[in-house]
Amino acid sequence: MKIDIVTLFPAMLAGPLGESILGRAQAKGLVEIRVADLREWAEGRHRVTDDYPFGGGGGMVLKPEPLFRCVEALRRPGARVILLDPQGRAFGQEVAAELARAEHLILLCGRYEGVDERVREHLVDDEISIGDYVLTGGELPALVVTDAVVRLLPGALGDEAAPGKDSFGRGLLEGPHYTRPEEFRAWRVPEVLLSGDHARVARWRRAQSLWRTWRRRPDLLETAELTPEEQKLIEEFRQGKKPDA
Ligand code: 9D3
Repeated sequence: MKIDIVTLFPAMLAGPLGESILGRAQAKGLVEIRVADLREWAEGRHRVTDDYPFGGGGGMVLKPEPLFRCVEALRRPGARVILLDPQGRAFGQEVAAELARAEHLILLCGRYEGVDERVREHLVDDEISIGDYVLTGGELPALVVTDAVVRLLPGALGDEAAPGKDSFGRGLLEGPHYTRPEEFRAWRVPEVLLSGDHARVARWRRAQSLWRTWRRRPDLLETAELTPEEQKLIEEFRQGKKPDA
């Protein structure tokens, strides 16, 4: 996979892209991530990328020419051009999985009041928002999208952690995790986890995961695919029962 990120602030991206799983996925050749400086695609001595809005009003608008020139130079057949924008469709795990199937993503980071509408209409295939809060630009959203997509590429996480098996992959929250020591400041690790009884541990984990989801994110239970035993546990929670500690 290839991901190009187009921005006026390339330094906001360079550090995070080189670290951890994103850095390792690139080193393994699973993905090639490149940052394009939009200013380099602007013309004239001053390389102007924005201008005043027609019709007046405050703020600045990204000009179309540098974005078109840049994307037309970068795009390969089948590329998906995505504008990070507060008005875009809501990003989530399903959108990440959909994007992970593409061969080439071009992520355009918006800034200022927005981009010239002709960019949305004639250059961009899709517009994505990462949530209902106001950021200063599309750079951090581009990193969020890149991170969520790259970890889904086969081999990106190493073999011990398959992305489909984590609880969000199943649409549930995870229960608690513990590591050594068994006792820390008199707080003990739940006995079941030390029991060596794998079936009991699996049942406990599933009950904990469901309990946490029911308490914190009941909305997730509307769409999660639950087994009959899991549905029975939820029914017991409704009747006031708590999971075994
Ligand atoms: C003053 C202009 N704003 C009116 C409320 C519109 C606006 C445009 C551009 C507000 C923020 C931004 C910068 N944000 C993004 O480019 C952005 C974003 C976000 O702010 N929140 C969640 N997802 C995203 S994706 C891109």
